[in-house]
Amino acid sequence: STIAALAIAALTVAGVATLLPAAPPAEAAVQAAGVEDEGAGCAVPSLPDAGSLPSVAKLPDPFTRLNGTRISSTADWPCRREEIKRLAEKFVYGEKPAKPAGVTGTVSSTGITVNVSHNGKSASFSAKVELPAGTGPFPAVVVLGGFGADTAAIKAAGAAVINYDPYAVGKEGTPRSAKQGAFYSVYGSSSSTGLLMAWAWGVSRIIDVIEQSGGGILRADATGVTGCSRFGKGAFVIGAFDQRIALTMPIESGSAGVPIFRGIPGEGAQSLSSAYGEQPWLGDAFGPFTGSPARLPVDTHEMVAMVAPRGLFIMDNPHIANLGPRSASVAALGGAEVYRALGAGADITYWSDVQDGTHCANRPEWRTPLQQNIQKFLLRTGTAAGAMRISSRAAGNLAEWRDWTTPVLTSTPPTSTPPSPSPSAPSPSAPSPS
Ligand code: MCU
Repeated sequence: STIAALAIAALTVAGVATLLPAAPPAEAAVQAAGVEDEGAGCAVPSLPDAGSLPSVAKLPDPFTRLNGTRISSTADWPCRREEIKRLAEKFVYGEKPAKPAGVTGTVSSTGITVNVSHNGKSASFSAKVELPAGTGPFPAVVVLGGFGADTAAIKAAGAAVINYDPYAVGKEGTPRSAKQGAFYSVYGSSSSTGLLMAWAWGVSRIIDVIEQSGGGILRADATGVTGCSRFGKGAFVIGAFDQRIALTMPIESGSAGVPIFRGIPGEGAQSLSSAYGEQPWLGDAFGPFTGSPARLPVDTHEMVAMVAPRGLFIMDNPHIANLGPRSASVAALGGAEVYRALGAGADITYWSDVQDGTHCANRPEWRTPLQQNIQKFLLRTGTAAGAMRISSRAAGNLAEWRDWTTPVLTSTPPTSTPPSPSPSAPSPSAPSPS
């Protein structure tokens, strides 16, 4: 009978559920995934065309899929994340190619070399390494550009510093039609991918080389990234687009970095057209949106969410309106809702409560949280909870920017959850056997 069939189906579902691995332990939330893109195998529906996007004043709902349904389980997140990734590539940064066929290189106590070949093209770049005191293998923080990051505090906490020159991979000062650097040597000088994503690709290849090195000097599973200003924009994108990065720490990133593109009116942030035109940081496809960011189907709170549940420590400066610190706080608060839904609310910190107004200054306020984040996400010896330390000088209000709520996500896949007992009435959504 139908009832017997349903009962057997329910038993089967329940039986399967018991065979599935238990929910991961809480500390698993602080582990980086072992792959660059864990959602690479997800089936993503076709993305909207740039010309058909509606104008939506508020921030897109990070929990609603392209097909209009909302996610209900933490297990739904990797594939929803993949949708966000594809939207961000198509409309904001340009595509990040997957690991090329040929990646070789070396890791020593003083430097890393990277050689890449793909479709008959090749390129090389290198980075200097500074080890901390003690015995390795060490975790490492990739430092972009060499200013603004407290490298002494990083090493004192027990992590190596990898001094990465982003310009070797994506040069500034070129027109969009003739981009230069290792990325563009391989993928073509007219690639529509912007510099931030080229820089991200370069750091991913450094991690490939660390993985292939066998981990005797640097640990491939404990990489962080940081940088200030334009290199804060870079650090943000690098961490969002490689899930092997365990700790992402953008500093004073400004427009094209953490601040929501929709932007708080009147804040005085660098305009999108200025940032887009100053350097080819963003992808060429962003051009049509500089005057109409409300048409973007994705915003930076979702790049914050792409980092979840990995460590994220956003540092910002409330004294310089040009950096858009209020708009950055809204991005952090919006993305933090995804952290919270994933049970990782303590793994994100946004900190703009600082005294010195100098851009990219070495700030005493950040030393302790910087070291706590390194201990928690790279050394994995610490457990300090993250926090929202938003300066009252530059505090945005997420409530004004969203019309969505944060779901309570179950922690097992919906397909393996047995129907909940319903003593009074049969479930209205019970599937009918076909
Ligand atoms: C905040 O980052 C940038 C800013 O977007 C640019 O307009 C300005 O020229 O440079 C800043 C920066 O990188 O400062 C070091």
